Amino acid sequence: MKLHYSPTSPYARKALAVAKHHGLAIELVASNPSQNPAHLLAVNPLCKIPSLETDDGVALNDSPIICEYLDHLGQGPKLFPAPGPARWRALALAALTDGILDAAVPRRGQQAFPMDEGRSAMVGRFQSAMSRTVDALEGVDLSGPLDIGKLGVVVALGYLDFRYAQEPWRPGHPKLEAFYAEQMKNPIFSETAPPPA
Ligand SMILES: N[C@@H](CCC(=O)N[C@@H](CS)C(=O)NCC(=O)O)C(=O)O
Repeated sequence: MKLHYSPTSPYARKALAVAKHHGLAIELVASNPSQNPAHLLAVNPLCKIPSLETDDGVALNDSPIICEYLDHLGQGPKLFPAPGPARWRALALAALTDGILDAAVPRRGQQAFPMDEGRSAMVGRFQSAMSRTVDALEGVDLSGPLDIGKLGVVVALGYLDFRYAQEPWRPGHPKLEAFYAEQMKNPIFSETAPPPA
């Protein structure tokens, strides 16, 4: 199995954390999508990371699918609950936390360009989506065993620390702060944290 990834990609971090949770061995291929590397384009025409090449020769693109595939392979406690209320709760939380990334990652990409009216409106929408969603997470019950939703919470908050340290998320979110501090003791998170910014 080969994972095209970057140590700064939060989507790739989710896949790395799931692989570590199950002790799965994966060959890592460092990829910078903005350079359109041929090895990434060969498996993902969208030129995004993460992309997982399975041992069966299937290319899995999009972190939710990659995480579910790795969880299906793993022998550790499952991160994707079986169909039922726990599964829908975990997937709903995972989608919300992916949504934070889907706003935070492209918002950052806008910084390289002059801030015209259209761009400023778009950045404002991204920023509001991020802060509203962090507020919503404070009200979510994060007790119980780790699942793909809670894993997403850790990765999203870690990305905010990494790229948006000037907009600290901890003030006003004591439950999230305690949850995050506790989870960061788990090597699947401490060993996949992005490098110092
Ligand atoms: N929905 C995708 C998003 C992946 C994504 O946007 N990855 C970023 C890196 S953090 C990327 O490859 N960006 C390159 C681009 O959008 O051209 C997932 O969950 O894997």
